[in-house]
Amino acid sequence: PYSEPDLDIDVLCIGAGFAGCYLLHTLRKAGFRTKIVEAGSDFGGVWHWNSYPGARVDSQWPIYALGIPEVYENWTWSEHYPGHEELKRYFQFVGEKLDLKKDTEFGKKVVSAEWVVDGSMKGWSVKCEDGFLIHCKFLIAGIGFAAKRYFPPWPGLDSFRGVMHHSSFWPQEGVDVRGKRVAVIGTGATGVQIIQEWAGEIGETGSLMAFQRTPNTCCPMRQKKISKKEDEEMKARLAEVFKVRLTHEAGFLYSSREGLKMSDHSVEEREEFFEELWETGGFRYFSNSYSDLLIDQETNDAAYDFWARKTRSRIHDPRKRDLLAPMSPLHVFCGKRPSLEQTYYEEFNKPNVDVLDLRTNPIEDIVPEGIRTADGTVHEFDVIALATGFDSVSGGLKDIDIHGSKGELLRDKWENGIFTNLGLTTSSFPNFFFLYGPQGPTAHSNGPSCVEPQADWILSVLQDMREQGKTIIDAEPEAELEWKRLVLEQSENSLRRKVLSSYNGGNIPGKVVEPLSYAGGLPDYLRRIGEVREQGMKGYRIS
Ligand code: NA7
Repeated sequence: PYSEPDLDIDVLCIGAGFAGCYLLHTLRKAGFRTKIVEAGSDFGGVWHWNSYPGARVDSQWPIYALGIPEVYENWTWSEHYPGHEELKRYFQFVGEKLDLKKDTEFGKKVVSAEWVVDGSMKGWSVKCEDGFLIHCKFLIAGIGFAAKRYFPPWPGLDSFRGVMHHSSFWPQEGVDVRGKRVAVIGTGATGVQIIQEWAGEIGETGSLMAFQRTPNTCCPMRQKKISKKEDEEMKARLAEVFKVRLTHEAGFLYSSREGLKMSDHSVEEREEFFEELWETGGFRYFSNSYSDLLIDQETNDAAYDFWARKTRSRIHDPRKRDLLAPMSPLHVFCGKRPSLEQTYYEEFNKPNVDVLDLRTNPIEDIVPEGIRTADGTVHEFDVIALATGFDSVSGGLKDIDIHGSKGELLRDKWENGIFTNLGLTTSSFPNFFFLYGPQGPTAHSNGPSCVEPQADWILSVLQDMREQGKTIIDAEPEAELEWKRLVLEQSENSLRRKVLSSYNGGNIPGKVVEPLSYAGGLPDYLRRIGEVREQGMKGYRIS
């Protein structure tokens, strides 16, 4: 009953981002017949698609990269926070250096996967949109946490006469906005980058309106070029640096200050402490700060207060100032992910760059001329950027028709909440793994820092199984109840619980609100998955 596949292999990886590239390289070296299928036309994953104006990574050099010597010894980054063009070039380099192309099928979007045990076939039957069929023993999803874009259900989305794109599907050739009337809806990490870029690109004759529901709490990026000398010094230390990143809670080269609470400091010391972090830039202001920043409301409020003072002083117009950086926080500081910016707040000092408050005047619908708000006004535009985010972490996996051993669809299994073992597998979906996915360190960690040890873990499991002549691995349902309990417990004390956000599915209407990622920190997570292997794969049935 099963048609002849186009490919019959050991391991199929979905996605050619950091996860897919690393997996293909390591699994192939270990002798597994491995292939990648990728919807896009090149390597890069989210960076293949991220072509929106100003797209830039905000994990700082050098750790947002693969820890594979052939790659890092031969690649030179130009700045601390590289832009999307450089990231695209990096991934092309990775593809060439590791000779990945010969085992990658581009332009293949996976739409379904079915676990089949039938005669000689025991594995996954995976189908792509164009009918391409793959049979594999093991299936690994490396689709990232932003595989499913989110469009708010505004009527008339298709009726706009001008140019409109979601940020994650921006045309690679770009959109010329010089002298145009442009709108950006959403002020998350993406919206901030587009606004910052477009405020310059439109010139003096264009105009920009930011449609803001919740103000971001952006921190200074402090972008820097990397000199030849810096690069050489770093290259000499990189092997060590890539190990060190695994010892920090978010996979960076620093953590929050263990044992240091705000109450340990006098008011003057606190001010100095905040100032130093602020000046250093990047995520440090909140990720290298007091250990109780996300636990103690008073500490959290103080961090917001410092942020608001710094930021408000940069915005001249009192109305814009109150909208972009209100005196009192609208939610817990860091409850939503703060973005990094370079000139974001100054851009609003231009007379042709403005912000509209969607809290008091929400979007009613999209009309041919532009955007109609609740007060009846039609705001006319030539170009609209939808920076409205993603059905993060779990949305992409639920979008594929994945049928497990009981015939059940993954999206149905997870309808009332996510169940995984170790944030890597889910019961009744044998020989199926996912990286940087639900209930792993995902949204709380630097991508490559999370993906590589997860992939190493999978590799060891597959090698052990091969040695022992075993072919099927499935998580035990009891183990995933236990993992879920732990995931909930790790988030229990966090002030983040108070905020509806992409950390907990609260950004998508109707999505179950629950912690989507493991909040216990990367080292703790790695220790736990390591222990499972040491204890003979406790929580798994292997046959
Ligand atoms: P985010 O961070 O989820 O931001 C989405 C933005 O869109 C955010 O400002 C939302 O406002 C806004 N939004 C979403 N729905 C609506 C509706 N219905 N009306 C008005 N505004 C809306 O996505 P990004 O793409 O910026 O960033 C994604 C990740 O990429 C980020 O976490 C980084 O890891 C990199 P809200 O805050 O919900 O009020």
